[in-house]
Amino acid sequence: MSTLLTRRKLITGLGLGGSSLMLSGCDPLGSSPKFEEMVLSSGNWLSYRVHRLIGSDALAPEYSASEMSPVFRTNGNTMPDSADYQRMASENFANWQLQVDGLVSTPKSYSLAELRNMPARSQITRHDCVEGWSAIGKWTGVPLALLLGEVGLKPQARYLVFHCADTFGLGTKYYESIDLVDGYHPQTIIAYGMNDEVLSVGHGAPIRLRVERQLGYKHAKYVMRIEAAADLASIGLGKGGFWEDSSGYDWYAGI
Ligand SMILES: Nc1nc2c(c(=O)[nH]1)N[C@H]1C(S)=C(S)[C@@H](COP(=O)(O)O)O[C@H]1N2
Ligand SMILES: [Mo]
Repeated sequence: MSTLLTRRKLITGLGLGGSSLMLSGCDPLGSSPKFEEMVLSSGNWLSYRVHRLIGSDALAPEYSASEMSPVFRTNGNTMPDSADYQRMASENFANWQLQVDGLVSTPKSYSLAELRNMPARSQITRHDCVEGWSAIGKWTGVPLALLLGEVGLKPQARYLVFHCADTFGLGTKYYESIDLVDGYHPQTIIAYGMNDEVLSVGHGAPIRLRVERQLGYKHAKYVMRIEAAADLASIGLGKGGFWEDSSGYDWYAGI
Protein backbone atom coordinates (compact mmCIF):
# COMPACT_ATOMS: atom_id res chain seq x y z
CA MET A 1 0.00 0.00 0.00
CA SER A 2 1.40 3.37 -0.91
CA THR A 3 1.91 5.98 1.73
CA LEU A 4 -0.66 8.18 0.04
CA LEU A 5 -3.30 5.46 0.09
CA THR A 6 -2.51 4.61 3.66
CA ARG A 7 -2.80 8.21 4.68
CA ARG A 8 -6.05 8.65 2.81
CA LYS A 9 -7.46 5.57 4.46
CA LEU A 10 -6.41 6.77 7.89
CA ILE A 11 -7.94 10.18 7.38
CA THR A 12 -11.16 8.76 5.94
CA GLY A 13 -11.32 6.41 8.89
CA LEU A 14 -11.14 9.37 11.22
CA GLY A 15 -13.90 11.17 9.37
CA LEU A 16 -11.76 14.27 9.27
CA GLY A 17 -11.80 15.20 5.60
CA GLY A 18 -10.92 18.87 5.24
CA SER A 19 -9.96 19.18 8.89
CA SER A 20 -6.79 20.67 10.24
CA LEU A 21 -5.29 17.19 10.36
CA MET A 22 -5.58 16.91 6.61
CA LEU A 23 -4.55 20.51 5.95
CA SER A 24 -1.46 20.01 8.03
CA GLY A 25 -0.28 17.35 5.60
CA CYS A 26 0.52 15.42 8.73
CA ASP A 27 1.58 11.85 8.12
CA PRO A 28 0.05 9.82 10.94
CA LEU A 29 2.69 7.16 10.34
CA GLY A 30 5.34 9.64 11.30
CA SER A 31 7.91 9.85 8.56
CA SER A 32 9.93 12.73 9.98
CA PRO A 33 13.44 11.54 10.80
CA LYS A 34 13.31 12.92 14.33
CA PHE A 35 10.10 11.09 15.00
CA GLU A 36 11.44 7.80 13.66
CA GLU A 37 14.60 8.16 15.68
CA MET A 38 12.62 8.73 18.81
CA VAL A 39 10.30 5.78 18.38
CA LEU A 40 13.06 3.52 17.07
CA SER A 41 15.35 4.36 19.95
CA SER A 42 12.71 3.20 22.39
CA GLY A 43 12.25 0.00 20.40
CA ASN A 44 8.56 0.38 19.69
CA TRP A 45 8.50 1.60 16.11
CA LEU A 46 6.95 -1.68 14.99
CA SER A 47 4.19 -1.55 17.57
CA TYR A 48 3.39 2.06 16.62
CA ARG A 49 3.22 1.26 12.90
CA VAL A 50 1.18 -1.88 13.40
CA HIS A 51 -1.37 -0.03 15.54
CA ARG A 52 -1.62 2.84 13.10
CA LEU A 53 -2.01 0.50 10.09
CA ILE A 54 -4.55 -1.82 11.67
CA GLY A 55 -6.85 1.05 12.41
CA SER A 56 -6.26 4.53 13.64
CA ASP A 57 -9.95 4.74 14.47
CA ALA A 58 -10.26 1.36 16.21
CA LEU A 59 -11.97 1.69 19.56
CA ALA A 60 -10.63 0.32 22.82
CA PRO A 61 -13.05 -2.24 24.31
CA GLU A 62 -15.84 -0.78 26.42
CA TYR A 63 -17.52 -2.63 29.29
CA SER A 64 -20.88 -2.71 31.00
CA ALA A 65 -21.57 -1.13 34.38
CA SER A 66 -21.68 -4.59 36.00
CA GLU A 67 -18.06 -5.18 34.99
CA MET A 68 -16.72 -2.12 36.80
CA SER A 69 -14.04 -2.85 39.39
CA PRO A 70 -15.27 -2.49 42.96
CA VAL A 71 -12.00 -0.75 43.76
CA PHE A 72 -10.00 1.38 41.35
CA ARG A 73 -6.68 2.06 43.02
CA THR A 74 -4.66 5.24 42.60
CA ASN A 75 -1.08 5.23 41.42
CA GLY A 76 1.84 7.62 41.13
CA ASN A 77 1.21 11.02 42.65
CA THR A 78 -2.05 11.34 44.54
CA MET A 79 -1.67 14.96 45.70
CA PRO A 80 0.41 17.41 43.70
CA ASP A 81 3.16 19.01 45.75
CA SER A 82 2.48 22.53 44.46
CA ALA A 83 1.14 25.30 46.70
CA ASP A 84 -0.80 26.76 43.76
CA TYR A 85 -2.49 23.45 43.10
CA GLN A 86 -3.33 22.92 46.75
CA ARG A 87 -4.88 26.38 46.96
CA MET A 88 -6.99 25.70 43.84
CA ALA A 89 -8.06 22.33 45.25
CA SER A 90 -9.15 24.01 48.50
CA GLU A 91 -11.30 26.40 46.37
CA ASN A 92 -12.88 23.38 44.63
CA PHE A 93 -11.05 24.44 41.45
CA ALA A 94 -13.36 27.47 41.06
CA ASN A 95 -10.31 29.55 40.04
CA TRP A 96 -8.54 26.85 38.05
CA GLN A 97 -8.16 27.22 34.27
CA LEU A 98 -6.98 24.82 31.59
CA GLN A 99 -4.71 26.54 29.05
CA VAL A 100 -4.71 25.27 25.46
CA ASP A 101 -1.94 26.90 23.49
CA GLY A 102 1.24 26.35 21.47
CA LEU A 103 0.77 25.86 17.71
CA VAL A 104 -2.88 26.89 17.65
CA SER A 105 -4.69 29.75 15.88
CA THR A 106 -6.63 30.87 18.96
CA PRO A 107 -5.12 30.01 22.33
CA LYS A 108 -7.90 29.54 24.88
CA SER A 109 -8.37 28.87 28.53
CA TYR A 110 -11.27 26.99 30.03
CA SER A 111 -12.75 27.01 33.51
CA LEU A 112 -14.01 23.73 34.93
CA ALA A 113 -17.59 25.01 34.54
CA GLU A 114 -16.97 25.71 30.85
CA LEU A 115 -15.60 22.21 30.29
CA ARG A 116 -18.58 20.69 32.11
CA ASN A 117 -20.94 22.64 29.84
CA MET A 118 -19.46 21.22 26.67
CA PRO A 119 -20.81 18.05 25.02
CA ALA A 120 -19.62 15.09 27.09
CA ARG A 121 -18.77 11.47 26.48
CA SER A 122 -18.79 8.63 29.04
CA GLN A 123 -16.99 5.34 28.58
CA ILE A 124 -16.31 2.28 30.73
CA THR A 125 -12.82 1.04 29.94
CA ARG A 126 -9.99 -1.00 31.39
CA HIS A 127 -6.95 0.86 32.66
CA ASP A 128 -3.73 -1.16 32.40
CA CYS A 129 -0.72 -0.02 34.43
CA VAL A 130 2.71 -1.08 33.33
CA GLU A 131 3.36 -2.15 36.93
CA GLY A 132 0.97 -5.06 36.45
CA TRP A 133 -2.49 -4.08 37.66
CA SER A 134 -5.70 -3.28 35.80
CA ALA A 135 -9.06 -1.80 36.75
CA ILE A 136 -12.30 -1.13 34.89
CA GLY A 137 -13.80 2.29 35.51
CA LYS A 138 -16.20 4.81 34.01
CA TRP A 139 -14.85 8.10 32.74
CA THR A 140 -16.79 11.22 31.74
CA GLY A 141 -15.38 14.25 30.00
CA VAL A 142 -15.04 16.46 26.95
CA PRO A 143 -13.74 14.83 23.76
CA LEU A 144 -10.33 16.38 23.15
CA ALA A 145 -11.27 16.75 19.47
CA LEU A 146 -13.83 19.41 20.47
CA LEU A 147 -11.18 21.51 22.21
CA LEU A 148 -8.82 21.09 19.27
CA GLY A 149 -11.60 22.26 16.96
CA GLU A 150 -12.09 25.41 19.04
CA VAL A 151 -8.45 26.46 19.19
CA GLY A 152 -7.63 25.36 15.62
CA LEU A 153 -4.32 23.54 15.22
CA LYS A 154 -1.70 25.20 13.04
CA PRO A 155 -0.41 23.09 10.13
CA GLN A 156 2.93 22.43 11.86
CA ALA A 157 1.30 20.88 14.94
CA ARG A 158 1.94 17.14 15.24
CA TYR A 159 1.81 16.43 18.97
CA LEU A 160 -0.23 17.39 21.98
CA VAL A 161 1.70 17.82 25.20
CA PHE A 162 -0.05 17.61 28.57
CA HIS A 163 1.62 19.63 31.31
CA CYS A 164 0.67 18.57 34.83
CA ALA A 165 0.74 20.16 38.29
CA ASP A 166 2.76 17.47 40.10
CA THR A 167 6.44 16.60 40.38
CA PHE A 168 8.34 13.58 41.65
CA GLY A 169 10.68 15.65 43.82
CA LEU A 170 13.46 17.69 42.16
CA GLY A 171 10.92 19.91 40.40
CA THR A 172 10.43 18.15 37.05
CA LYS A 173 6.73 18.40 36.37
CA TYR A 174 4.92 15.29 35.12
CA TYR A 175 4.10 15.59 31.45
CA GLU A 176 2.97 13.33 28.63
CA SER A 177 2.32 13.61 24.89
CA ILE A 178 0.29 11.94 22.16
CA ASP A 179 0.08 12.27 18.38
CA LEU A 180 -2.87 13.72 16.48
CA VAL A 181 -4.36 10.32 15.67
CA ASP A 182 -4.90 9.77 19.38
CA GLY A 183 -5.68 13.46 19.86
CA TYR A 184 -8.73 13.24 17.57
CA HIS A 185 -9.71 9.69 18.57
CA PRO A 186 -13.34 9.58 19.82
CA GLN A 187 -12.37 7.91 23.12
CA THR A 188 -9.71 10.49 23.93
CA ILE A 189 -11.36 12.68 26.53
CA ILE A 190 -10.46 15.29 29.09
CA ALA A 191 -12.15 13.60 32.03
CA TYR A 192 -13.64 15.50 34.98
CA GLY A 193 -15.81 12.61 36.19
CA MET A 194 -15.07 9.06 37.29
CA ASN A 195 -17.55 6.33 38.20
CA ASP A 196 -20.42 8.89 38.07
CA GLU A 197 -18.74 11.17 40.60
CA VAL A 198 -16.57 14.26 40.43
CA LEU A 199 -12.99 13.18 39.67
CA SER A 200 -11.14 12.95 42.99
CA VAL A 201 -7.77 14.50 43.72
CA GLY A 202 -6.22 11.04 43.95
CA HIS A 203 -7.33 10.25 40.40
CA GLY A 204 -6.25 13.58 38.90
CA ALA A 205 -8.73 16.37 39.74
CA PRO A 206 -9.90 18.58 38.27
CA ILE A 207 -9.13 16.88 34.93
CA ARG A 208 -7.05 14.04 33.56
CA LEU A 209 -6.44 12.66 30.11
CA ARG A 210 -8.00 9.35 29.05
CA VAL A 211 -6.30 7.91 25.99
CA GLU A 212 -7.82 4.47 26.09
CA ARG A 213 -5.59 2.55 23.68
CA GLN A 214 -2.44 3.20 25.68
CA LEU A 215 -0.98 2.16 29.04
CA GLY A 216 -1.70 3.93 32.32
CA TYR A 217 1.25 6.31 32.45
CA LYS A 218 0.02 8.08 29.29
CA HIS A 219 -3.20 9.09 31.10
CA ALA A 220 -1.88 12.34 32.56
CA LYS A 221 -3.57 13.48 35.79
CA TYR A 222 -3.68 17.10 37.08
CA VAL A 223 -3.46 18.55 33.54
CA MET A 224 -2.97 22.34 33.65
CA ARG A 225 -2.01 23.03 30.08
CA ILE A 226 -2.28 21.37 26.68
CA GLU A 227 0.36 22.52 24.22
CA ALA A 228 0.31 21.78 20.49
CA ALA A 229 3.89 21.18 19.32
CA ALA A 230 5.75 20.41 16.11
CA ASP A 231 8.15 18.01 17.81
CA LEU A 232 9.03 16.80 21.26
CA ALA A 233 12.74 17.52 21.27
CA SER A 234 12.49 20.77 23.23
CA ILE A 235 10.06 19.46 25.83
CA GLY A 236 11.40 17.92 29.03
CA LEU A 237 14.40 15.76 28.12
CA GLY A 238 12.97 15.21 24.64
CA LYS A 239 11.41 11.74 24.84
CA GLY A 240 7.80 12.91 25.17
CA GLY A 241 6.97 12.14 28.78
CA PHE A 242 8.14 11.98 32.37
CA TRP A 243 8.62 8.20 32.43
CA GLU A 244 10.00 8.16 28.89
CA ASP A 245 12.67 10.69 29.94
CA SER A 246 13.45 9.27 33.37
CA SER A 247 13.05 5.51 32.94
CA GLY A 248 13.11 4.78 29.22
CA TYR A 249 9.45 3.81 28.99
CA ASP A 250 8.08 3.61 25.43
CA TRP A 251 6.57 6.83 24.11
CA TYR A 252 3.96 4.82 22.23
CA ALA A 253 2.44 2.57 24.87
CA GLY A 254 -0.22 0.85 22.75
CA ILE A 255 -2.08 -1.98 24.45
N1 LIG B 1 0.27 13.81 36.62
C1 LIG B 1 0.38 12.50 36.78
N2 LIG B 1 -0.26 11.68 35.93
C2 LIG B 1 -0.16 10.34 36.05
C3 LIG B 1 0.67 9.75 37.06
C4 LIG B 1 1.32 10.63 37.97
O1 LIG B 1 2.01 10.21 38.91
N3 LIG B 1 1.16 12.00 37.79
N4 LIG B 1 0.77 8.37 37.14
C5 LIG B 1 0.42 7.61 35.92
C6 LIG B 1 0.30 6.17 36.10
S1 LIG B 1 1.71 5.23 36.07
C7 LIG B 1 -0.92 5.56 36.17
S2 LIG B 1 -1.09 3.87 36.21
C8 LIG B 1 -2.15 6.36 36.24
C9 LIG B 1 -2.84 6.09 37.55
O2 LIG B 1 -4.11 6.70 37.57
P1 LIG B 1 -5.00 6.54 38.87
O3 LIG B 1 -4.24 7.18 40.03
O4 LIG B 1 -6.27 7.23 38.54
O5 LIG B 1 -5.17 5.06 39.11
O6 LIG B 1 -1.94 7.76 36.14
C10 LIG B 1 -0.86 8.13 35.30
N5 LIG B 1 -0.85 9.55 35.19
MO1 LIG C 1 1.02 3.10 35.70
